[in-house]
Amino acid sequence: MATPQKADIDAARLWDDLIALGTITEPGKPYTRRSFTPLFQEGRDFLRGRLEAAGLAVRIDAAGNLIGRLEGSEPGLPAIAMGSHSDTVPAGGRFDGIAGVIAAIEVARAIRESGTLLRHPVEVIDCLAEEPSAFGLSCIGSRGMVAKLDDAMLAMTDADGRVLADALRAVGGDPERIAEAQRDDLAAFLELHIEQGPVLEAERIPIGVVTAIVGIRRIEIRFEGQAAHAGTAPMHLRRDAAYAGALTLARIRERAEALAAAGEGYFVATVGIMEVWPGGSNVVPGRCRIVVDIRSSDPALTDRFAAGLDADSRAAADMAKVERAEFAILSDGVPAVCDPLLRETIRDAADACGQAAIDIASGAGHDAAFMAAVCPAAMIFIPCLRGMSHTPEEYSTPEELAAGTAVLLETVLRLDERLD
Ligand code: HGY
Ligand code: MN
Ligand code: MN
Repeated sequence: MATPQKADIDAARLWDDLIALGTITEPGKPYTRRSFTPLFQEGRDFLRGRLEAAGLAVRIDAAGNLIGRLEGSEPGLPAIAMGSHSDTVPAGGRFDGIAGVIAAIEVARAIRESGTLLRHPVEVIDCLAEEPSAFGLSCIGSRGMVAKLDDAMLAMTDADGRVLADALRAVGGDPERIAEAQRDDLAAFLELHIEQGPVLEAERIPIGVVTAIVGIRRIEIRFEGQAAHAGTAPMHLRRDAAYAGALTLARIRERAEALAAAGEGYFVATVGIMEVWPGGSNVVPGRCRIVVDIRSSDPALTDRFAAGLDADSRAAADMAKVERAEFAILSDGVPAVCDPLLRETIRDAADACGQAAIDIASGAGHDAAFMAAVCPAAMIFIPCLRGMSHTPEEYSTPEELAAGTAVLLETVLRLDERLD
């Protein structure tokens, strides 16, 4: 066996892979590769090819995660896993999630090419559907790995009536054997990700060591009034569902600003989906649907806000003379604390790579927040242009991606020595 060389990443190959994956997008709406679509599958095929070319054993688990694995020298040791997600939001970026999957592949390649045989197995995981999917659920694959993908979720449907369980089968998952996706054999889960915020760029710091990840609760509210003619329906007789939605949205903003300013913990709330039917300029809307995205470092703040949202949306329905037809929790993830030993190892690795690093909290949700339920989990942030994300302008430089990937590699090598 050749003498092992020091494992080192190939920055050009890393960047080429990231750009290549970015070309797999809905034409005219870059960058869009929504989970469970043919484009997503094309992206998966690309990733599978890269994993197999790197000599990893590749499988799809029952929860639809794409997993590549390199065995270690000590059979039976738990695996050191790295990964993120390859699906995007509509008209999103080329880095959110994708950078973490591509970086993990490059780290596995570098280890294998160096001839280094680690003690622990190493896994690369592309977690299925981290972004809120057409079914309304996010982090589907990582929920499956931590036994939080239940029958009610598998029965969720999309706008066309497709059931999540069937969509899972279509990507190679197996809802009947979903329990087999649960992981109890991981020593660590590491996720490299763009910061999706402005701090690292503003501070000119290349590495963020994530301290904690917010919990996210998403609530769907439907109002039902009466569609009517915009010209002949007198104002005092209208039952305008969009009016109820607008009144609710205004209260959401007022109360979220107050909670965020109170300094009791990180808090934000957003309405990114507001639909009105039938959607004619000369029709008083008969129906309105909003989805509220609530995030906090403290579940008690989320609970307090949700109770207020319940009361406010009822009052808005009364004011608009409509019915509040639904108030449903679509998903509810708890905040996660990143593992102290992994964070210390990331800092040591950054130092060894000559990269400055700072602690930073994550206002974005991530698969690592779920993986923390079954193993020590931590994240490495890299800077992104003006903190932009979930938009085509999302960008990190080849140097920023390479620096983060080198730190990820060094962290894996050090954890292999430090962990049992
Ligand atoms: O929404 C989020 O925080 C993540 O980017 N999916
Ligand atoms: Mn995202
Ligand atoms: Mn992401």
